[in-house]
Amino acid sequence: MYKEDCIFCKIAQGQIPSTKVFENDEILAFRDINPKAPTHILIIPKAHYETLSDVDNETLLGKLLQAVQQITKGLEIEHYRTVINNGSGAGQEVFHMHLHILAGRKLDWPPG
Ligand code: DGP
Repeated sequence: MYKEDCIFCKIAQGQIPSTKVFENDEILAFRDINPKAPTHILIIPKAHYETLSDVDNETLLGKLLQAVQQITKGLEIEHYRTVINNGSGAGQEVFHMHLHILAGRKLDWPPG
């Protein structure tokens, strides 16, 4: 379930501190350490999956999007962008699957 040398597994287990905004048995959300917008939240499954392409649990995939809804409603964020970088060529740097929530500034479209 957890991977020894994975930074987000360590955050999920509480071994590395994070600013949590949501947590249940399967999912944790916390503030990004290097925010790209005034609000920048990461949502991770606690179980280790390297990329979105590796997540073989469709129930969990739905729960991750429900967490986006719950967090944004709770923070009264109406306009936001959800991003999943899948693979290094798409900008993924941490290989523990995660969703970004970005909000609080004008977000360009199409993205760079
Ligand atoms: P990505 O490029 O999609 O893999 O995004 C990884 C994000 O993770 C990046 O925006 C910075 C963030 N991040 C990396 N290490 C840590 C950490 O130790 N704590 C927190 N809160 N965020 C981290």
